[in-house]
Amino acid sequence: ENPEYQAEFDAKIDAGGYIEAKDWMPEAYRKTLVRQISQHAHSEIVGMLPEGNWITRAPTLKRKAILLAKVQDEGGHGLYLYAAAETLGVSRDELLDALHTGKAKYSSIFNYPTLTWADIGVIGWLVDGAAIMNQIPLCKCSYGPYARAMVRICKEESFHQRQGYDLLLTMMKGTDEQRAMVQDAVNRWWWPSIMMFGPHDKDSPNSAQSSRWGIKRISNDDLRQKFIDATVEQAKVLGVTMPDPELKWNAERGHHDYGAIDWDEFWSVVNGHGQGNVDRLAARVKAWEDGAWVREAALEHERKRVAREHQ
Ligand code: FAQ
Repeated sequence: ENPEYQAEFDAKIDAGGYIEAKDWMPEAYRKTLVRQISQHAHSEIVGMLPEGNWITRAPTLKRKAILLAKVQDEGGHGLYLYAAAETLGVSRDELLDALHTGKAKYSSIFNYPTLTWADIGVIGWLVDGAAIMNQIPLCKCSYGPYARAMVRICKEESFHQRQGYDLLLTMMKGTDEQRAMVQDAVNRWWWPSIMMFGPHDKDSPNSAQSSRWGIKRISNDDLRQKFIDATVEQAKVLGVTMPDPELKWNAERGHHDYGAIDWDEFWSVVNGHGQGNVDRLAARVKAWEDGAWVREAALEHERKRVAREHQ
């Protein structure tokens, strides 16, 4: 606690300025950022798994090259985000340990299975679409290193969203069976996608403080509404319907109304009981353990280099 520094920090936040790594910041601000940035990083890394599952089965060379690039981008996003979290004085080992022991959260969406090739298109369209809607305002969040990382991430997410929509447009021009596959994937991914924005504002414990600190610029519900409004129009062009009979335009509000979200399902997935949680975590732990020799070799190489320097 330091009233003088606190006043300077508050003034910077109120003026819409950026807080940098070496600036004084309240401990709770630092903790909130470590929580959010590390969860975001874990989401990118775990998020490679559902799509990575289809790289060997992509239908054409072009689609395979696109999918490989997308999954590699996600790995890159995870790495920039871990680096942004490290500027807050936490180590990557600590962050990864929290993921591997099940203490850290990652986005609920990545615990759903990818059953058909249409799921790859729908992840691009809906999951990356929701991710962009949530991440554009983060490019203006008050913590400089996070905001700057988000600029490049958003550009890449935009390519991810477009490739998914393009994949689906191609399938919709195909056979009845392919069209049915797309509709089935939309039916399974729609609700989980709109859950990505988090609980309703009234049930979101972190929102008030994160908004006050300029970390959250637009609320969970407002982002969800923007996403729904944009996506309904894209669904019409594509020729699919959303699995929500209550989804309809409300001229008075100037937005689409939508049905009740199943929050029991959301919390069950967040708390580890979704279809994929056990497998996703096991895959990450295995990758970490299989990579142990690389870390050991790098450390040994560095030890020898330092020893040589001091000879
Ligand atoms: N899943 O009080 P709030 C991607 C938790 S996109 C799991 O509202 P907050 C790209 C929340 O952590 C996905 N947990 O929390 C990609 C909190 O628990 P805690 C990643 C969730 O932080 C695409 C509790 O519920 N994007 O990876 C979820 O103010 C395709 C109460 O919630 C980001 O992480 C959820 N969906 O707002 C990759 C964006 N929602 O931590 C591969 C950055 C909420 O207190 C393929 N994060 N919770 O124990 C954010 O913008 C915010 O953290 C929110 C949640 C909006 C997600």
